[in-house]
Amino acid sequence: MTDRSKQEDQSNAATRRAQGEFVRGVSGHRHRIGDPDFPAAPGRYHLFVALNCPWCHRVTLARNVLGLQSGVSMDVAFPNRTEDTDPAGPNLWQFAPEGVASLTRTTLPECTAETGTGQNFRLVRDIYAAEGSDERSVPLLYDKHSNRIVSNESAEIIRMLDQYASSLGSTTPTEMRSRLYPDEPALQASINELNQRIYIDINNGAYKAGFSSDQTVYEVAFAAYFDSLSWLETLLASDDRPFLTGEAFTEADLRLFPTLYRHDPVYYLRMKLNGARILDYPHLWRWLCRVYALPGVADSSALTHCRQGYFGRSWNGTVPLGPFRPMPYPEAYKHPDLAE
Ligand SMILES: N[C@@H](CCC(=O)N[C@@H](CS)C(=O)NCC(=O)O)C(=O)O
Repeated sequence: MTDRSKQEDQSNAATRRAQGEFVRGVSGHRHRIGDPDFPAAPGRYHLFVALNCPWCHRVTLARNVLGLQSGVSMDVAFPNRTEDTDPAGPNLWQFAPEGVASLTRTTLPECTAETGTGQNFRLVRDIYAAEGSDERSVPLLYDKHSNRIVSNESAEIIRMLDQYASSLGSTTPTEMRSRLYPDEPALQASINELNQRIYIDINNGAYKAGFSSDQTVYEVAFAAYFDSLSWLETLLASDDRPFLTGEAFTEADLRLFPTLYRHDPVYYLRMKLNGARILDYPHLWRWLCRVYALPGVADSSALTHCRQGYFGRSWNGTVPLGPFRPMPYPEAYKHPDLAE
């Protein structure tokens, strides 16, 4: 049976898309580190990401909180895709460290050239095409040793990084590194349950609200998104637990974070999720600030890329500047008491 924490119902996807519903496709590359072809080793694997993409954000969070910055190398695409005038066509992820962001009027220091394949490809599409694939999405986990794509499914990439952190070259000593998906079956069951609801209603729910052109589809997604935020607010309030499953930060927290991080400054407007801000939910706000304060989290989160990337051609290329009250973002994430 399909794991609904990774992939939603694909039945009649073409018809549903034609009718205006946003239906996210299926990730086609699903090898695993630990398979005979892809043994875990430090320095062998590489990530291709765009920092505005929330699925990539999962992966950069996992890489940082697991101490894998030197064990797993990474390239960062420019937050805006190619334009209509691009010889390769529009809407493709590109490596463009020389690209100037309209928001800052500067290059973005995090953006890199493509260094993983040895080919210095300009487009993410070219990395797929080199092995005969016509996919084009990020994130991508790549094996520099065999020059093959390992996986383009973020949910599975973060599991691999967690499971093989030590042999991939984590610089965080094992006793100081908490597991994102620990071995205890009861904890795994509660992470799985949270993942499913968070994926369908919140992570992917934001896209269903913001990218569907059908009013009913939008309204259903809007209602489910805010129902699930209220449910999570109640869960955190019930016993004042610091993280979603209790005392420890786990994969469930990691998968919620990219969406809530984007909500007030980007999704409220861009995804038409203007029912409330995260700032309006005291427990969710404190949770957001608590996660933001964990080592590596602020470093793996790039709000300038998010703002720049979500307001491209479909928003005339101008990037909205707010909010500035009660605080600008991301500085507001350092102030958990704002929600009192
Ligand atoms: N299932 C994938 C979804 C990734 C995804 O949808 N990425 C978007 C960017 S946010 C993308 O690159 N889409 C392909 C495209 O727009 O060309 C995952 O979670 O890893």
